[in-house]
Amino acid sequence: MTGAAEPAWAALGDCQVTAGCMWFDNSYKGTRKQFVGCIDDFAIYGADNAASSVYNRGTSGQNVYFYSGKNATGSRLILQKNYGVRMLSDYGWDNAISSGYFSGRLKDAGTIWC
Ligand SMILES: [Ca+2]
Repeated sequence: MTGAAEPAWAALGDCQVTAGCMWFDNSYKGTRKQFVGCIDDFAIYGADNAASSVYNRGTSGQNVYFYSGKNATGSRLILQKNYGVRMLSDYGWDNAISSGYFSGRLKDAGTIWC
């Protein structure tokens, strides 16, 4: 799947500007995890296969890439800047994300830098 989703309208105030964010529930609710740069394995943050909604609040203009496997493996979900997915289940991605990267950091996948 590429592109995706809908511009968000709602209050995303708990998602830090510059970050990629994920919530355990639909509609940007529930437990939130966020990252700037890259995360090879969300399990380390207690967030593996848990996200039900996501948002790219980055300010660099970079896409966010989420993967179904750790270390940027498996299927890929791409989010442009200022885009989110309110219900990942709509795309078959509910509770399926295991790693995440801003596009400029994809080259660091699987290294100590992520
Ligand atoms: Ca969930």
